[in-house]
Amino acid sequence: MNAALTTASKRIDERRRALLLGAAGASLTQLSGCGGGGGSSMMSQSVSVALVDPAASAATERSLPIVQQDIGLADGRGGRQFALTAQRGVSQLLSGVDTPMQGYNGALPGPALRLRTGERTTIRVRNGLDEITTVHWHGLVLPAEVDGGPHQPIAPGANWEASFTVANPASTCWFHPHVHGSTGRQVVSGLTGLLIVDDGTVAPSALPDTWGVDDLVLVLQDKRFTADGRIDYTLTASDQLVGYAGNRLLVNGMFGPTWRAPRQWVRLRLLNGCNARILMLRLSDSVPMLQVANEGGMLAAPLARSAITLAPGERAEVLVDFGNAHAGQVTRLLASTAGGGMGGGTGMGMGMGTGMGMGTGAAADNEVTALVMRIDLPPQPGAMPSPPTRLSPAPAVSVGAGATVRTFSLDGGMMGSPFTINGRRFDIDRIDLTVPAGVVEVWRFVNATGMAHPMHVHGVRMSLLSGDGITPAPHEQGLRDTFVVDAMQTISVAVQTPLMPSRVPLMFHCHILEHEDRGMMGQFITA
Ligand SMILES: [Cu+2]
Repeated sequence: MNAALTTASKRIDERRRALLLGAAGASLTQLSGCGGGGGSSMMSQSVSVALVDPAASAATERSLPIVQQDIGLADGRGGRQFALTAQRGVSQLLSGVDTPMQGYNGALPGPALRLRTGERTTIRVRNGLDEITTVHWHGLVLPAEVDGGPHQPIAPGANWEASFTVANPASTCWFHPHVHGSTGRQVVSGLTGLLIVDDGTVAPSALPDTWGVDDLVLVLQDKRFTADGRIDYTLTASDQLVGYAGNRLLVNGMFGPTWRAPRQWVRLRLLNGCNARILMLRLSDSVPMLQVANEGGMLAAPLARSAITLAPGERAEVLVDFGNAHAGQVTRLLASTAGGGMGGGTGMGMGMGTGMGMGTGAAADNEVTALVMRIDLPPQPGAMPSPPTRLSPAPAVSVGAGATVRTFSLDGGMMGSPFTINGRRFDIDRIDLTVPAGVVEVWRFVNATGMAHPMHVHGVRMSLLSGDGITPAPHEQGLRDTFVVDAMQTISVAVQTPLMPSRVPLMFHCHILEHEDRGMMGQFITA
């Protein structure tokens, strides 16, 4: 049946989708609950746990935690060093509740490491947990030996060091554990940090860059809590099938925070750090966002967006103009689940969606306030007077004639069975693919399942290609490390393979972490 599905058309009817998503009672119930005529045209996401709106509770106002910036230490030889410890801690994720968590340097989220393109960088990691962990540098193009995937485990109490030269352009990347089978749980426990890459192509005054003042990281993560305030990672039948969904969306590790914003242009660096929930984000009162970067780096030019959809692992940077706000004006960052639970799955995924998130999708059901922004601070000296009209994007990966084409079938998920790639579950002892070093290939991801899968490839440079009825929208172009393949959709990417041969495997996988943990992952080496 899978083989037949692989070649099936990109669109399927609802009944077939129900069959594909199958069967596990919980999700079938959800399916029938919202599959018929919700009218949403967004991605076919299956997470349907409703988010709680913090505005509904009478909790006292709490200030948004600002992610700690870490510029590292000069090593005296022209390089830069950082130190991270994965450790237990306690954090007030909910108002007045001490929640045990695990965090980098004890914080949730952990620090934002400022990396510089071309600079020799060493990150020392100590595992202060009582379980094995790894630290994967999501989005960084670096050698497999220091990628931090399942092949670089750090035992409890042990140290590990990643030393590499930063090769990425200016971008917002992040880091998180990648232990096979435990990634979802460790991320939900709080292990998340940021990597901010500067490359010198953006003049300091060209974009807001005063950390925590007009240049703000917003880490969005949903979690569930037990009655006594602990993070609840008990996987329901639905979670096992469609991924973990919490009912509270935290911003920088806090439920329902308020940020005091300056009356000027500000820059928001948005990260969807959820395990499975595809988020649609917009601002209240239809305040526009000017997108300047996707997760791979700068766009060619700023792009006006009324809403932005981010799948787990994806990032976007936007500029927002508070220059004309009246004192005390409140603008809210609103979040909803793309597709509003079970999407209609019209096959409009990324790509066709210049207008994605606009129109009908924008006011999806169960939209909550993620962050209150109260504009009551004066503008900064040297505030950006107006946004740039052009940006300096890194060149996309282009593919020549005769390039090798590889096909990855996203399949499984029948009757509650795990999702797979090319029919196989991950096996750490099996190399799925050997690629030549330093070439550009075409990798086609054919989604034969009834739900969207955000795919992530480690250690390569990658750009979306047109084809299969898809033309990447401007915000989908440039370099990418994570991209959504919607239900029954095919997405092709140009992949520049690692420049150096290595027998250490790199991963390709679904970034719904419960899919990854259950085996929707493969690995390749470079010859
Ligand atoms: Cu998946």
